[in-house]
Amino acid sequence: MTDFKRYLVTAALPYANGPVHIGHLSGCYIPADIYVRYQRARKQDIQFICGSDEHGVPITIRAMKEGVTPQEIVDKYHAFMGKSFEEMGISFDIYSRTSNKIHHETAAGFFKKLYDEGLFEEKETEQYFDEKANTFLADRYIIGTCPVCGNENAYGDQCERCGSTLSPEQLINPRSALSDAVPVKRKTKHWYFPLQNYEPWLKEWILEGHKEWKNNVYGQCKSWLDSGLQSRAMTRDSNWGVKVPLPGAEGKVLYVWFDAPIGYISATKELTDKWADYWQQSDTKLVHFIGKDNIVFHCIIFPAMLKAHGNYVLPDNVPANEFLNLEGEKISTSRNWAVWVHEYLNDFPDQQDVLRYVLCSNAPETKDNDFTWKDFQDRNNSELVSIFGNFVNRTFVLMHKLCGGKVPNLHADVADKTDENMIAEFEATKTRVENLLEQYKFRDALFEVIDLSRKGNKYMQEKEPWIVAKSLADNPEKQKLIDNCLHICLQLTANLAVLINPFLPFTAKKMLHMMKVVEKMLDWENAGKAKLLSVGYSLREPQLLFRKIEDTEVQAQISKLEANRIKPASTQSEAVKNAKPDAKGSEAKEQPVTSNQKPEIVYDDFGKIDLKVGTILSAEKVAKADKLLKLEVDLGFEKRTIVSGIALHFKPEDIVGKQVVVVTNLAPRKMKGIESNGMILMAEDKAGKLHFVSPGTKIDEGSGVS
Ligand code: B3M
Ligand code: ZN
Repeated sequence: MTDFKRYLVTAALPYANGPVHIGHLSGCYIPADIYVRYQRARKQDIQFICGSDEHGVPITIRAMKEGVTPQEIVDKYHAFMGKSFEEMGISFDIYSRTSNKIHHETAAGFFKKLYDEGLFEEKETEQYFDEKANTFLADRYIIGTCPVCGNENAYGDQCERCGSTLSPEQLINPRSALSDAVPVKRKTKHWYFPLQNYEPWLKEWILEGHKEWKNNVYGQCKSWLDSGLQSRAMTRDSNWGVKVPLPGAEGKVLYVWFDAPIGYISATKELTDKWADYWQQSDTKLVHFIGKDNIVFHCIIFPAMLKAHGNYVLPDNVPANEFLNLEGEKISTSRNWAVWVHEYLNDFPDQQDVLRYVLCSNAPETKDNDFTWKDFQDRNNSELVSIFGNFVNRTFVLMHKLCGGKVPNLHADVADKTDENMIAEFEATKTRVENLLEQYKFRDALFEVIDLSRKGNKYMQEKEPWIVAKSLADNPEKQKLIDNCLHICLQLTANLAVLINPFLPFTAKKMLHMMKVVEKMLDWENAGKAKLLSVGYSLREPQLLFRKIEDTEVQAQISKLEANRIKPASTQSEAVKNAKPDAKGSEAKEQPVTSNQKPEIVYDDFGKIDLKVGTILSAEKVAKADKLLKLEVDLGFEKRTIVSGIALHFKPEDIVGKQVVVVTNLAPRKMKGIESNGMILMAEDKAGKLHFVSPGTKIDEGSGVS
């Protein structure tokens, strides 16, 4: 293993076309931040690089939809995203942007060097051109009929109905998503990077040299390499991006995936004069944190570019995460199915660490994972509050009550095996956490820290200093037992602060304040030590580290998600006009959908609707009506008959016992001779399937919904 002298850590440059959501955080920014904070605490020489990706189709599409210039889009979102990251404690050394001059120069210079060395192939091909909009059309801008399933709204690269991978040529009746015009073929010249030339080297470097990479990453690389690499165009016809630095290349820019990773280099240049040490000295450890859709670009294309250029270090690791889903569905910016970080911070002020905690303990490290508000609440209430927070709080309360607010002595004469074992755990935990962090196993590492606090609770429970205190009058010597217990619990608290700091930095700060110690104590070398706090030192009153999260708060979040969901479009041209940005994802994944939002109302309009939780007591089919079910619903204060048009979606026997939300003050209506007294709220998913809107947990019938 190489002995690294310095670290260079990058986190994927997000497209500056929408706000940050939890999928971004969990995919790469939180793990990267934990890693960097840990290495900083180890006093490593490290730089943490990120910035906005401001070029490419995602930006121009967004600009078109908002009816503004691409520059206006990136200015708006660059600032917005930077703020969210900062507020979440993501501690970049620089958050730069690819529209900077230094980036344009660096990327163009990089391209020019490869060009001058004859490393590109120049090719003229025919591509679709929209004469109305006067532009070449990237794959996602072309819509037509899928040759496989007949879907009339398939994209130039994929049919979303049957999942077939397509090329624009395969579409029947292609049309432009921009103008609806029938596109024509036009000749255009581009510069291609012959990836196949680097294939033998890539195989050796990754498949032989980096067997330690995560399975998901290694596996994806292997499958790309096994199926053979091909030349890839590194330029595009567009006016937005880094201009191709060649004579006669007007109207051509670098492909966004050519320039964006070079953004890591330009940002480092902007950050420090020593940038070349980080990028060009072989004893730098370069680590790219990304999401799984970026693997090929960071493991194959960018390294091949770096290799072709020469003089650059290659990534030592690319610990990519899989995807995070939300309440069982794919996070989607365009459908507004996401938890937005700025909204979270607004709804849960000063609760950054709770989100950091949940997103780390639930991170999609090896497979896609699901974020649910219920799980958020559970992890907060039963882990942060009841285990970690509870231990620290008890320790401080008891120390004030039984030890005069000072760090008590450790009396060797009465120390026993339990005490020794507890102390031994400090070092053992530190070693385990370190090993896990070095292997990018953040969830397990965090689990170890929580487990140490769990052991602290258990230790205190065994020692019961509050019971011992009752016999002090008879036997003052017993104070020694109390002292030992609280001495150890306080040293353990100090250890917890050091260990939790990379994960929950806001919490670690609060703990420092309570212990009246300076930030230096959080140096990693202090983890494992049993004498971090001096005997006799007086400490502050405890401050609650975490608060309980109530059912109502969780319910409000779930309702908000459902209420703000945007349904898919029926027609494409309308779709493109109305779509929300797709902040996430690779260039190819823009997925236009329409909004079905109704005109604005005032609160009083909403206030007129009486919504209550009910439980379905019975359900039966209505004769001669295939869509209707007759339901008996218990609303707590009364039972109602409600006729609901859901028979095609649910079997009567499957829905008995389900909790639902009922509009209870809707005027009665007769259907097939049955009087219906209310309406059941339903959510309809993308596929047109219905789902009950119901409280996350079982609650009392008749509970109000607002
Ligand atoms: N902007 C794609 C994404 O946001 C792209 C990453 C660039 S990293 C150099 O997922
Ligand atoms: Zn299809």
